[in-house]
Amino acid sequence: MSDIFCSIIAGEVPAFFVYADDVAVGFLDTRPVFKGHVLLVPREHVETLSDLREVGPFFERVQAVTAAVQEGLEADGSFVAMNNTISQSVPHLHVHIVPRNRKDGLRGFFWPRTKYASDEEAESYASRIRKALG
Ligand code: DGP
Repeated sequence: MSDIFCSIIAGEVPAFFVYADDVAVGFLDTRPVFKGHVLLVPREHVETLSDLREVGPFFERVQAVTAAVQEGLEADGSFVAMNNTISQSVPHLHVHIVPRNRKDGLRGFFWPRTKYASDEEAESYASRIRKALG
């Protein structure tokens, strides 16, 4: 399996790199939500979060790069997110690390929000997830 992020990792497609080790590679998104928006990807070709084997080491890099984005860009905070299958335009797991600032104009990010009709409905969703977790 190969994709555009595998080609970036292999050095076949140029990118503005911010991080690289044996676990993860980070580079600027070509269509940033805000300037400094980083994509952090596993070096190994992995498609979705469920496919990721070494979860801890990868998310240690997510944590470190997020801190660096905030510190290096003097951002107030960040938005860290991942599309899994739906809205995932590249079939190589990628975490978006977006610098955020107060009053930066981003409202609600990608999604409209909904409400639970009742506490019972909320509890039914919570219990289905708890059941799936065992
Ligand atoms: P998503 O919508 O979660 O699949 O985000 C994929 C992101 O990948 C999107 O924000 C644009 C970015 N992207 C797509 N192709 C390239 C590329 O060739 N280079 C870089 N640096 N980013 C890319």
